[in-house]
Amino acid sequence: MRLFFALWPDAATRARIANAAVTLRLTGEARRVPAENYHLTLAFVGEVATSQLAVLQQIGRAQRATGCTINFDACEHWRETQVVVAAARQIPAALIELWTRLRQDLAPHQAALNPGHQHPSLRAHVTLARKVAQAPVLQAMSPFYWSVQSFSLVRSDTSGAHSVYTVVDTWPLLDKTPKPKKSLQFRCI
Ligand code: 2AM
Repeated sequence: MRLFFALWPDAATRARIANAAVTLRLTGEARRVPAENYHLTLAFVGEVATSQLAVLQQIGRAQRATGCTINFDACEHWRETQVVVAAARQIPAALIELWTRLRQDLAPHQAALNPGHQHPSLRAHVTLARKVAQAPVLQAMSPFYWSVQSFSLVRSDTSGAHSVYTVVDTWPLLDKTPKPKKSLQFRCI
């Protein structure tokens, strides 16, 4: 099976992403990503044997990054991958930490999981359209935010016209602001 770690949006976030994609004017072969497929890839793992799933779940379970809010403020055409994306110009430190730790934890297994695979650098983005060969005229995107409280391991089935994604497992991220410890209260008598 083909797997990747990703941020998976809740319904409200998915609606905000879809709203940002509304202004896209595409031509030719270009295809919009269906709203149910929106995600932010953290680490692409690739084809793995079912027996490796437990290793990946253990890596997911071991993460200790905090949640964060990502502000998506740019719509860009990336010529090399022929995609249009909603991108975040500022990447929260907590997201960098999660991304870095995931790659570090995957590295010892990567040769066995997906030989020869190289992780690209972190460009926090949600792909809105694929097969966009010609740079479209991009309108200014209305910025939207994504409040991130968890991340997922996702399975990708690429045999059909559109990829079908299935969330295999999800782990919570830590609270952004730790609750203050309860102090002991003494009453004077
Ligand atoms: P994307 O995140 O830029 O859209 C599942 O296939 C996701 O992993 C896709 O969303 C895709 O790009 C990303 N992806 C696919 N193949 C990849 C590869 N070989 N290396 C890195 N990322 C890949």
